[in-house]
Amino acid sequence: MRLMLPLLLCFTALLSWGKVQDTLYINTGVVEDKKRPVPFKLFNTTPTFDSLDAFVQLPLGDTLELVLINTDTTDHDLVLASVMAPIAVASGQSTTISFVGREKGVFRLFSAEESWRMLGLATAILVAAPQEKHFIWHLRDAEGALNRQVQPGTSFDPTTYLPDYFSINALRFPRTTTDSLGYVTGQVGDTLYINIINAGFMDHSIHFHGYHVILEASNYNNPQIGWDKDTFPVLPGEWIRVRLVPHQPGKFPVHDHNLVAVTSGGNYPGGMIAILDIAP
Ligand SMILES: [Cu+2]
Repeated sequence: MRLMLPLLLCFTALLSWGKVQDTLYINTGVVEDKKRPVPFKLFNTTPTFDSLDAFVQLPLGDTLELVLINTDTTDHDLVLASVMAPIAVASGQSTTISFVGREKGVFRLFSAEESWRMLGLATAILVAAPQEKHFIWHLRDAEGALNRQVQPGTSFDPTTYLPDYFSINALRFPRTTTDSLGYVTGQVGDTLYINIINAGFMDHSIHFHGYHVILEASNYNNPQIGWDKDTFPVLPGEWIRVRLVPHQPGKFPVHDHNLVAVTSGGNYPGGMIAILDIAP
């Protein structure tokens, strides 16, 4: 009996500990650019299309039960990066998956079909220790005219690609400043983690103003891990976690060094610009 009670307590703790439930909707919709509609397929938190990415945040060690609901008129096959077999979500149906946050990092969830990745269908599961302060920059590039033509089975042609639409978490600057996961806030001396994910089709060379960051981790075999940098490339499909410990207060921009990516509708500044807002 002396042994039984602690054992029983342990068992009950295990049963109730660390379950996270979340729901993502696969929605289709349009965003206006240069007075023309640009179609996208995005993961949102409600069945209404919204040009703001929804991500899943999972405390390290917890188990996620994720309901995926497809409001689109086509079936979707999804890949949860190198973790499990393709996930099928039929049109108008839902699928529930289970995922254990065994290690810290970003696990990309995206369409198995190139055509739907061209329309942006990707998100990510962020696994982190609860006390850590994490941000996400989910980068996309797109060509508006091409998005209007994408059909099931369309494949990406790098030789004719002329992207003119650039976003972070599906928002374009200055709207990137309205999103709490993308707008980086903190204080001098804080440890801040920024997870940069390239869901696009071109390299994005990210330039930090005001600070250097340590490149901590990547899902690719990135030779710059461990380096202290203010500019570095993020390749298509890559996730890089950087650590920022601000040494000075201020408001600084971070942007793609490829200057076409810092426009919205052809106007500068726009597109792929994030802000670091550091208090003294
Ligand atoms: Cu710069």
